[in-house]
Amino acid sequence: MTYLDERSEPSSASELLDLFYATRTQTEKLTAPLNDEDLGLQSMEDASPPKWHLAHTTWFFEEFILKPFLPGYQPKDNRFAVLFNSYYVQAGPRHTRSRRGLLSRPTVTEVLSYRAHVEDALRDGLSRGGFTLDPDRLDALVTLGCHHEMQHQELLITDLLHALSFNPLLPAYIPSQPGAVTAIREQDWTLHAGGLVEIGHDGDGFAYDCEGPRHKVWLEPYKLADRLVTNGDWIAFMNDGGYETQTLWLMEGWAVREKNGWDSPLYWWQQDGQWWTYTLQGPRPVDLSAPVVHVSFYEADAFARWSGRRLPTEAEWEAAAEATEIEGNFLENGTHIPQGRHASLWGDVWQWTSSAFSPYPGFSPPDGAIGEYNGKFMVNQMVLRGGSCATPKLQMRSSYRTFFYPQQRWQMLGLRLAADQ
Ligand code: AVJ
Ligand code: FE
Repeated sequence: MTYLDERSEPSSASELLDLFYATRTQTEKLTAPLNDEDLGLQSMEDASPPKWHLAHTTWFFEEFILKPFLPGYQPKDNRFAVLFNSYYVQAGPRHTRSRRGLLSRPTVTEVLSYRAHVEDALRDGLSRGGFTLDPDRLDALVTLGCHHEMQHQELLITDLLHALSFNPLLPAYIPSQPGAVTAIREQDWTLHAGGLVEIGHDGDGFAYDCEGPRHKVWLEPYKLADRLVTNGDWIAFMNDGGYETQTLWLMEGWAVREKNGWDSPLYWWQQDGQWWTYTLQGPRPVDLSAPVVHVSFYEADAFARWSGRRLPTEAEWEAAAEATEIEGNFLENGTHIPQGRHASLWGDVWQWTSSAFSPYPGFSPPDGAIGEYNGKFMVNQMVLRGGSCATPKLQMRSSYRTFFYPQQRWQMLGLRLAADQ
């Protein structure tokens, strides 16, 4: 069941408000270590300033719930509709994405009072039963708004890392914690019989539209690595000329590598014969036992070929993960860096798959602007699975599909190998 399905189970009003306030508070907690200058930084078109994330997640509740369904709702400022609409064509005009960092007005204080304005209206509307839509649909929309904001918590963290990385002071967002004590562990394999399996959301609890319908998939027997690819593995690839060996690369990947001069993951540099990396805990020597992060699909694919293995398909990953406990290094741990201390299939870094982000059989997005949420992005992007140290744990499900373009690196992106049996 997806977020606009009438059959989804409504939660009680107080449960819904708990989720709402927990989500809103967590977002503001993430921005607490930042000053007003940090809050306005935008380093590239793909990334947004923290202040914009604070406002856009608020706009989402206003645009999709308060304006259409709460009679008498007065927007705080009608001009915010344009400034904080991200990509919803059916919701009207939008401020240019690459210029979000030029919005010195509204100020941080004004954005925070916009947040409070929308929160008060939502709470008030819920408590007096003032909304004009069915309670279960209202519930589904508020829940979607909360999950949307959780997605933006992750983007806020990764966008911040990108923005701060351009400052030669290499600022630490949070104090540095001791490095991982994990021993370097050989990669082992778990065997999976494959056969006729089902993947996709099964209708219990929240999911995005693109996670369904649940459907059958045929899998040949396969095996999955029991750990993520580590920095140590990656350095072996680099030392073996992985970045210089064209035959390991997809043609398009090689062209992107050439154009950008890639010779290591994003945020890496060499100093005194050692690899260093910039993290939200400041600069650190690359930890050989930690999962590699900030590699593109093209790099992950070349690494897999160099290893004599391959990336898993999203169906292989989901079939293996479905029955396992969601346990791993997620946003709530507060480390903001991958560590590789968990033996599970989950967390630390998103895992590139060889699957294109395409509609499942029978998929159709909901009508209206909300249908633009995922469906219109179903071309030229690859699916990643498993969540990362920047993903709120509450976001994770075995059916969860995130997606990025194959050349993107600034998210917490890594890989786990697969192979045929
Ligand atoms: C699923 C992470 C690719 O970054 O646009 C945020 C998440 N969707 N607001 C994105 C999202 C709408 C989405 N990703
Ligand atoms: Fe968004």
